[in-house]
Amino acid sequence: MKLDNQQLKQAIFLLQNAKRLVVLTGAGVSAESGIQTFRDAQSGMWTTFDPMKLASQEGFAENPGLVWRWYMARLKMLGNVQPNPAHLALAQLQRQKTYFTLITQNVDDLHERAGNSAVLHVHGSIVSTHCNECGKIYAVSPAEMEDEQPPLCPSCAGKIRPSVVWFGEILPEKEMRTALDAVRNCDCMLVVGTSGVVYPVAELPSMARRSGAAVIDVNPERSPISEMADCFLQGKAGEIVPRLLV
Ligand code: BV8
Ligand code: ZN
Repeated sequence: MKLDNQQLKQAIFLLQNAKRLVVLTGAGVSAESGIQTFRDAQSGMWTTFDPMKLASQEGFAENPGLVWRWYMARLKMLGNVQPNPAHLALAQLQRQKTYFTLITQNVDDLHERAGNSAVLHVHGSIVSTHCNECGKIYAVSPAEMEDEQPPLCPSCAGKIRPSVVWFGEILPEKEMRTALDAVRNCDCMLVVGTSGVVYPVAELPSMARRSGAAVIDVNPERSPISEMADCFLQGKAGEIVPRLLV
Protein backbone atom coordinates (compact mmCIF):
# COMPACT_ATOMS: atom_id res chain seq x y z
CA MET A 1 0.00 0.00 0.00
CA LYS A 2 1.72 3.16 -1.15
CA LEU A 3 0.61 6.62 -0.12
CA ASP A 4 1.38 9.13 -2.88
CA ASN A 5 2.87 12.22 -1.24
CA GLN A 6 1.86 14.45 -4.12
CA GLN A 7 -1.76 13.41 -3.67
CA LEU A 8 -1.46 13.95 0.09
CA LYS A 9 -0.18 17.49 -0.42
CA GLN A 10 -2.99 18.21 -2.90
CA ALA A 11 -5.59 16.82 -0.49
CA ILE A 12 -4.26 19.00 2.35
CA PHE A 13 -4.47 22.05 0.08
CA LEU A 14 -8.04 21.21 -1.00
CA LEU A 15 -9.20 20.67 2.58
CA GLN A 16 -7.48 23.81 3.85
CA ASN A 17 -9.24 25.90 1.20
CA ALA A 18 -12.61 24.14 1.38
CA LYS A 19 -15.36 26.60 2.28
CA ARG A 20 -18.24 24.08 2.31
CA LEU A 21 -16.93 20.64 3.27
CA VAL A 22 -18.87 17.36 3.23
CA VAL A 23 -17.37 14.23 4.78
CA LEU A 24 -18.82 10.81 3.88
CA THR A 25 -17.77 7.82 5.98
CA GLY A 26 -18.32 4.07 5.74
CA ALA A 27 -17.45 1.10 7.89
CA GLY A 28 -13.73 1.53 7.11
CA VAL A 29 -13.46 4.57 9.41
CA SER A 30 -14.44 2.34 12.37
CA ALA A 31 -12.29 -0.64 11.33
CA GLU A 32 -9.25 0.45 13.41
CA SER A 33 -11.52 0.82 16.43
CA GLY A 34 -12.14 -2.91 16.11
CA ILE A 35 -15.60 -2.78 14.53
CA GLN A 36 -15.53 -5.17 11.60
CA THR A 37 -16.78 -3.82 8.30
CA PHE A 38 -20.13 -5.09 7.12
CA ARG A 39 -18.45 -7.44 4.68
CA ASP A 40 -16.05 -8.99 7.16
CA ALA A 41 -18.53 -8.65 10.03
CA GLN A 42 -19.15 -12.30 9.37
CA SER A 43 -16.27 -13.61 11.41
CA GLY A 44 -16.53 -16.03 14.32
CA MET A 45 -20.03 -17.42 14.93
CA TRP A 46 -21.57 -15.27 12.19
CA THR A 47 -19.49 -16.63 9.28
CA THR A 48 -22.28 -18.91 8.11
CA PHE A 49 -24.82 -16.07 7.78
CA ASP A 50 -25.23 -13.61 4.92
CA PRO A 51 -25.33 -10.01 6.27
CA MET A 52 -27.48 -8.99 3.34
CA LYS A 53 -30.06 -11.49 4.58
CA LEU A 54 -29.71 -10.63 8.28
CA ALA A 55 -30.04 -6.90 7.52
CA SER A 56 -33.45 -7.23 5.84
CA GLN A 57 -37.16 -7.54 6.62
CA GLU A 58 -37.25 -11.02 5.14
CA GLY A 59 -34.31 -12.10 7.31
CA PHE A 60 -36.08 -10.68 10.37
CA ALA A 61 -39.38 -12.34 9.43
CA GLU A 62 -37.68 -15.68 8.79
CA ASN A 63 -35.59 -15.74 11.96
CA PRO A 64 -36.29 -12.78 14.28
CA GLY A 65 -34.25 -14.32 17.09
CA LEU A 66 -31.12 -14.70 14.94
CA VAL A 67 -31.36 -11.13 13.64
CA TRP A 68 -32.05 -9.80 17.14
CA ARG A 69 -29.02 -11.64 18.58
CA TRP A 70 -26.77 -10.43 15.71
CA TYR A 71 -27.64 -6.80 16.36
CA MET A 72 -27.43 -7.12 20.14
CA ALA A 73 -23.98 -8.73 19.76
CA ARG A 74 -22.89 -5.76 17.61
CA LEU A 75 -24.44 -3.30 20.07
CA LYS A 76 -22.66 -4.88 23.05
CA MET A 77 -19.37 -4.76 21.13
CA LEU A 78 -19.81 -0.98 20.87
CA GLY A 79 -19.32 -0.78 24.61
CA ASN A 80 -15.81 -2.25 24.26
CA VAL A 81 -14.46 0.00 21.49
CA GLN A 82 -13.21 3.58 21.32
CA PRO A 83 -13.08 6.22 18.59
CA ASN A 84 -9.78 5.96 16.68
CA PRO A 85 -7.49 8.81 15.43
CA ALA A 86 -9.57 9.11 12.23
CA HIS A 87 -12.76 9.83 14.23
CA LEU A 88 -10.88 12.32 16.41
CA ALA A 89 -9.41 14.10 13.38
CA LEU A 90 -12.87 14.43 11.78
CA ALA A 91 -14.16 16.01 15.01
CA GLN A 92 -11.22 18.43 14.87
CA LEU A 93 -12.04 19.19 11.23
CA GLN A 94 -15.63 20.08 12.14
CA ARG A 95 -14.31 22.57 14.71
CA GLN A 96 -12.14 24.19 12.02
CA LYS A 97 -14.87 24.63 9.40
CA THR A 98 -17.90 26.94 9.33
CA TYR A 99 -19.76 24.84 6.77
CA PHE A 100 -19.21 21.16 7.63
CA THR A 101 -21.54 18.18 7.09
CA LEU A 102 -20.72 14.64 8.20
CA ILE A 103 -22.73 11.91 6.45
CA THR A 104 -22.15 8.40 7.75
CA GLN A 105 -23.34 4.97 6.63
CA ASN A 106 -22.20 3.61 9.97
CA VAL A 107 -24.70 2.60 12.60
CA ASP A 108 -22.20 2.98 15.46
CA ASP A 109 -21.88 6.10 17.67
CA LEU A 110 -18.11 6.57 17.36
CA HIS A 111 -18.34 9.88 15.47
CA GLU A 112 -20.44 11.35 18.27
CA ARG A 113 -18.16 9.91 20.95
CA ALA A 114 -15.19 11.50 19.15
CA GLY A 115 -16.90 14.89 19.34
CA ASN A 116 -18.68 15.35 16.02
CA SER A 117 -22.18 16.87 16.21
CA ALA A 118 -25.16 16.85 13.83
CA VAL A 119 -23.95 13.55 12.32
CA LEU A 120 -26.26 12.38 9.51
CA HIS A 121 -26.82 8.63 10.02
CA VAL A 122 -28.27 7.81 6.60
CA HIS A 123 -28.31 4.07 7.41
CA GLY A 124 -29.77 4.61 10.86
CA SER A 125 -28.27 3.77 14.22
CA ILE A 126 -27.85 0.56 16.21
CA VAL A 127 -28.10 2.38 19.54
CA SER A 128 -31.85 2.89 19.18
CA THR A 129 -34.68 0.40 18.66
CA HIS A 130 -38.31 0.73 17.56
CA CYS A 131 -41.38 -1.40 16.90
CA ASN A 132 -41.28 -2.99 13.44
CA GLU A 133 -45.07 -2.62 13.15
CA CYS A 134 -46.14 0.71 14.68
CA GLY A 135 -42.73 2.44 14.64
CA LYS A 136 -42.86 3.46 18.32
CA ILE A 137 -39.38 4.02 19.73
CA TYR A 138 -38.41 1.88 22.74
CA ALA A 139 -35.21 1.62 24.74
CA VAL A 140 -34.37 -2.03 25.38
CA SER A 141 -33.29 -3.15 28.82
CA PRO A 142 -29.98 -4.99 29.41
CA ALA A 143 -32.04 -8.14 30.05
CA GLU A 144 -33.84 -7.78 26.72
CA MET A 145 -30.43 -7.39 25.05
CA GLU A 146 -29.64 -10.90 26.30
CA ASP A 147 -32.96 -12.37 25.15
CA GLU A 148 -33.12 -15.06 22.48
CA GLN A 149 -36.05 -13.29 20.78
CA PRO A 150 -36.79 -9.60 20.12
CA PRO A 151 -39.01 -7.96 22.77
CA LEU A 152 -42.63 -7.23 21.79
CA CYS A 153 -44.08 -3.75 21.53
CA PRO A 154 -46.20 -2.99 24.65
CA SER A 155 -48.77 -1.15 22.56
CA CYS A 156 -49.20 -3.34 19.47
CA ALA A 157 -47.27 -6.54 20.21
CA GLY A 158 -45.13 -5.98 17.13
CA LYS A 159 -41.50 -7.13 17.25
CA ILE A 160 -38.90 -4.57 18.38
CA ARG A 161 -35.97 -4.10 15.96
CA PRO A 162 -32.80 -2.01 15.74
CA SER A 163 -33.31 1.45 14.17
CA VAL A 164 -30.94 0.73 11.27
CA VAL A 165 -31.94 0.90 7.59
CA TRP A 166 -32.25 -2.65 6.23
CA PHE A 167 -31.66 -3.57 2.58
CA GLY A 168 -34.84 -2.75 0.67
CA GLU A 169 -35.86 -0.10 3.24
CA ILE A 170 -35.92 3.59 2.39
CA LEU A 171 -33.34 5.88 3.94
CA PRO A 172 -34.47 8.40 6.60
CA GLU A 173 -36.05 11.28 4.71
CA LYS A 174 -34.82 14.17 6.90
CA GLU A 175 -31.20 12.97 7.02
CA MET A 176 -31.13 12.29 3.28
CA ARG A 177 -32.65 15.68 2.41
CA THR A 178 -30.01 17.46 4.53
CA ALA A 179 -27.28 15.26 3.06
CA LEU A 180 -28.35 15.86 -0.56
CA ASP A 181 -28.55 19.59 0.05
CA ALA A 182 -25.02 19.67 1.50
CA VAL A 183 -23.63 17.49 -1.33
CA ARG A 184 -25.16 19.73 -4.01
CA ASN A 185 -23.62 22.83 -2.43
CA CYS A 186 -20.22 21.60 -1.30
CA ASP A 187 -16.87 22.57 -2.81
CA CYS A 188 -15.03 19.58 -1.37
CA MET A 189 -16.03 16.04 -0.31
CA LEU A 190 -13.74 13.85 1.82
CA VAL A 191 -14.75 10.16 1.54
CA VAL A 192 -13.33 7.85 4.21
CA GLY A 193 -13.60 4.06 4.36
CA THR A 194 -16.42 3.14 2.07
CA SER A 195 -16.51 0.69 -0.80
CA GLY A 196 -19.18 2.70 -2.59
CA VAL A 197 -21.32 -0.35 -3.36
CA VAL A 198 -24.50 0.46 -1.44
CA TYR A 199 -27.06 2.71 -3.08
CA PRO A 200 -28.29 5.40 -2.99
CA VAL A 201 -25.35 6.64 -0.81
CA ALA A 202 -22.84 5.37 -3.36
CA GLU A 203 -24.11 8.10 -5.69
CA LEU A 204 -23.12 10.96 -3.40
CA PRO A 205 -19.43 11.35 -4.42
CA SER A 206 -20.29 11.62 -8.13
CA MET A 207 -23.13 14.00 -7.23
CA ALA A 208 -20.58 16.17 -5.40
CA ARG A 209 -18.27 16.01 -8.43
CA ARG A 210 -21.13 17.11 -10.71
CA SER A 211 -21.68 20.10 -8.40
CA GLY A 212 -18.07 21.10 -9.06
CA ALA A 213 -16.63 19.78 -5.78
CA ALA A 214 -13.20 18.18 -5.47
CA VAL A 215 -13.43 14.59 -4.15
CA ILE A 216 -10.78 13.04 -1.89
CA ASP A 217 -10.97 9.28 -1.16
CA VAL A 218 -9.20 7.56 1.76
CA ASN A 219 -9.22 3.75 1.55
CA PRO A 220 -6.62 0.96 1.69
CA GLU A 221 -8.28 -0.53 -1.40
CA ARG A 222 -9.31 0.91 -4.74
CA SER A 223 -13.05 1.30 -5.34
CA PRO A 224 -15.35 2.99 -7.89
CA ILE A 225 -14.92 6.11 -5.71
CA SER A 226 -11.10 6.07 -5.85
CA GLU A 227 -11.37 5.84 -9.64
CA MET A 228 -13.42 9.05 -9.92
CA ALA A 229 -11.76 11.00 -7.07
CA ASP A 230 -9.43 13.98 -7.60
CA CYS A 231 -7.17 12.54 -4.87
CA PHE A 232 -6.95 8.89 -3.86
CA LEU A 233 -5.02 8.44 -0.59
CA GLN A 234 -4.34 4.74 -0.33
CA GLY A 235 -4.06 3.67 3.27
CA LYS A 236 -5.79 3.33 6.61
CA ALA A 237 -8.08 6.07 7.88
CA GLY A 238 -6.43 6.14 11.33
CA GLU A 239 -3.05 6.86 9.73
CA ILE A 240 -4.07 9.19 6.89
CA VAL A 241 -6.94 11.39 8.17
CA PRO A 242 -4.93 12.93 11.06
CA ARG A 243 -2.22 13.88 8.51
CA LEU A 244 -4.79 15.90 6.52
CA LEU A 245 -5.14 18.42 9.33
CA VAL A 246 -2.53 21.09 9.48
C1 BV8 B 1 -32.97 1.15 -0.89
C2 BV8 B 1 -27.38 -0.75 8.09
C3 BV8 B 1 -34.97 1.09 -2.03
C4 BV8 B 1 -27.66 -2.19 8.44
C5 BV8 B 1 -26.77 -0.87 5.72
C6 BV8 B 1 -28.86 -3.62 -7.32
C7 BV8 B 1 -28.19 -2.51 -7.82
C8 BV8 B 1 -28.20 -1.30 -7.13
C9 BV8 B 1 -28.87 -1.20 -5.91
C10 BV8 B 1 -29.51 -2.30 -5.42
C11 BV8 B 1 -29.51 -3.52 -6.10
N1 BV8 B 1 -30.21 -4.40 -5.37
C12 BV8 B 1 -30.67 -3.80 -4.25
C13 BV8 B 1 -30.25 -2.52 -4.28
C14 BV8 B 1 -30.50 -1.50 -3.29
C15 BV8 B 1 -29.59 -1.74 -2.09
C16 BV8 B 1 -28.15 -1.80 -2.51
O1 BV8 B 1 -27.52 -0.79 -2.76
N2 BV8 B 1 -27.63 -3.03 -2.55
C17 BV8 B 1 -26.24 -3.18 -2.95
C18 BV8 B 1 -25.55 -4.16 -2.02
C19 BV8 B 1 -26.19 -3.64 -4.41
N3 BV8 B 1 -29.79 -0.58 -1.25
C20 BV8 B 1 -30.80 -0.61 -0.37
O2 BV8 B 1 -31.53 -1.56 -0.19
C21 BV8 B 1 -31.03 0.69 0.39
N4 BV8 B 1 -32.41 0.99 0.30
O3 BV8 B 1 -32.38 1.17 -1.92
O4 BV8 B 1 -34.31 1.25 -0.79
C22 BV8 B 1 -36.29 1.61 -1.83
C23 BV8 B 1 -36.65 2.77 -2.54
C24 BV8 B 1 -37.91 3.23 -2.39
C25 BV8 B 1 -38.82 2.57 -1.54
C26 BV8 B 1 -38.42 1.44 -0.82
C27 BV8 B 1 -37.14 0.95 -0.96
C28 BV8 B 1 -30.67 0.51 1.85
C29 BV8 B 1 -29.20 0.33 1.99
C30 BV8 B 1 -28.81 0.40 3.47
C31 BV8 B 1 -28.51 -0.99 3.99
N5 BV8 B 1 -28.02 -0.91 5.38
N6 BV8 B 1 -26.37 -0.73 7.01
C32 BV8 B 1 -26.56 -2.80 9.25
O5 BV8 B 1 -25.49 -2.18 9.42
O6 BV8 B 1 -26.78 -3.92 9.75
S1 BV8 B 1 -25.58 -0.92 4.54
C33 BV8 B 1 -24.16 -1.59 5.19
O7 BV8 B 1 -23.45 -2.13 4.12
C34 BV8 B 1 -23.24 -0.55 5.79
O8 BV8 B 1 -23.95 0.48 6.40
C35 BV8 B 1 -22.43 -0.04 4.63
O9 BV8 B 1 -22.96 1.15 4.13
C36 BV8 B 1 -22.66 -1.07 3.55
C37 BV8 B 1 -21.41 -1.68 3.09
O10 BV8 B 1 -20.83 -2.27 4.27
P1 BV8 B 1 -19.22 -2.37 4.39
O11 BV8 B 1 -18.70 -3.07 3.21
O12 BV8 B 1 -18.79 -2.80 5.73
O13 BV8 B 1 -18.82 -0.94 4.41
P2 BV8 B 1 -18.31 -0.18 3.28
O14 BV8 B 1 -19.05 -0.36 2.02
O15 BV8 B 1 -18.34 1.14 3.85
O16 BV8 B 1 -16.85 -0.90 2.97
C38 BV8 B 1 -15.83 -0.91 3.95
C39 BV8 B 1 -14.71 -0.14 3.27
O17 BV8 B 1 -13.76 0.21 4.24
C40 BV8 B 1 -13.99 -0.96 2.21
O18 BV8 B 1 -13.86 -0.20 1.03
C41 BV8 B 1 -12.61 -1.21 2.85
O19 BV8 B 1 -11.58 -1.20 1.86
C42 BV8 B 1 -12.47 0.01 3.70
N7 BV8 B 1 -11.57 -0.13 4.86
C43 BV8 B 1 -11.26 -1.25 5.56
N8 BV8 B 1 -10.38 -0.92 6.55
C44 BV8 B 1 -10.17 0.42 6.47
C45 BV8 B 1 -10.92 0.93 5.40
N9 BV8 B 1 -10.91 2.22 5.06
C46 BV8 B 1 -10.14 3.05 5.79
N10 BV8 B 1 -9.39 2.65 6.83
C47 BV8 B 1 -9.38 1.35 7.21
N11 BV8 B 1 -8.64 0.94 8.24
ZN1 ZN C 1 -45.83 -1.37 18.06
